[in-house]
Amino acid sequence: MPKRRISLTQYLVEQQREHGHLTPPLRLLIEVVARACKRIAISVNKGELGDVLGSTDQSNVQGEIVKKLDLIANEVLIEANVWGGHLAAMASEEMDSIHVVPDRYPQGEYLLLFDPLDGSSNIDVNVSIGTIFSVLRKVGHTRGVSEEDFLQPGRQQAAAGYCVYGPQTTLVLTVGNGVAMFTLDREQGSWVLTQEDIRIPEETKEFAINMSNLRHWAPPMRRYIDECLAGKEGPRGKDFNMRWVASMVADVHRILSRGGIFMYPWDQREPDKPGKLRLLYEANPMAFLVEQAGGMATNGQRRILDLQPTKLHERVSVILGSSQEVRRVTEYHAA
Ligand code: P6P
Repeated sequence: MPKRRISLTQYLVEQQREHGHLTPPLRLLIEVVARACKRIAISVNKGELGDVLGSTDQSNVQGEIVKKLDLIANEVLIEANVWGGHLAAMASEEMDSIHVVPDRYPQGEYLLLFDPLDGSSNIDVNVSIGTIFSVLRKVGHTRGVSEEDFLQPGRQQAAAGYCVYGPQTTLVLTVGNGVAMFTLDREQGSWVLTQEDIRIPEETKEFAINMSNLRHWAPPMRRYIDECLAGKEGPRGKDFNMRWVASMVADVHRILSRGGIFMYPWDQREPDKPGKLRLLYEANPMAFLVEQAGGMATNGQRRILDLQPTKLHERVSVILGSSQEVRRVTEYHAA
């Protein structure tokens, strides 16, 4: 059947009609975030022609040097969302603490979390990067909002998505009823539905991991990768391919598009850290999308969406993608 080319707005109105949990404020939130991503894409696409490349003289709560585009993307998302009355507060990889909607604006029931520009090490070399976002409902009806309101398991998310700034500018979204993909039509300046009901194949021959960390991994991860590398002659009886973009958004987008398994596991370099990636605004939204597309997402032991966060910027091991492979890696960790 020919693909229907409808706008993001029409898709959201249809979702609202079919699934009551997509409330008008949540629909507004998603449209505002999608518009902010269009604005970020304009800055990203300027490259050398705009004063957007390179680093600032700041480092963030993660201890990473902040790139100029990190700050631009963060400010665009804050400014776009602060006035609408749909949010109580926002949290960002680039901000130590939450950003509460100021009293001059009405406060809403939703909480927005984001990594404004994921994959920053790729910005200056023109490799795909992206924006990741997650939406929670503010539980409890006490006035005011605090960091504790954000510490909800990922299964509580009302919506999640990302925008990948690559050869195409593509928005991928779930509101809990499957995964849809929208491509930016630059002539109209609008998001056009290009795929819906995305499904991740259960099997794959493609893994994504930073192989330079191999000597630091725990034995179950070493076992899994060694078996993949052994190929047809090894215990898996098939050859594998490897991809690593070092932008989670790009790697996850490939997996949603054709299958695969993405891993950023614990390693012994910083044994107190469970992993590199952040639970609330990287792992949780990606895990929601992957599960909605029929895949799996664990931290090696448990379903990522069931993890109870204790800190806003806490990190987690991430193994996600084609269910057969994620199940195998998780079983190796349980052995
Ligand atoms: P490494 C980007 O900085 C990021 O947070 C993810 O997008 C990406 O998957 C990972 O880190 C890359 O890490 O250690 O390979 O540079």
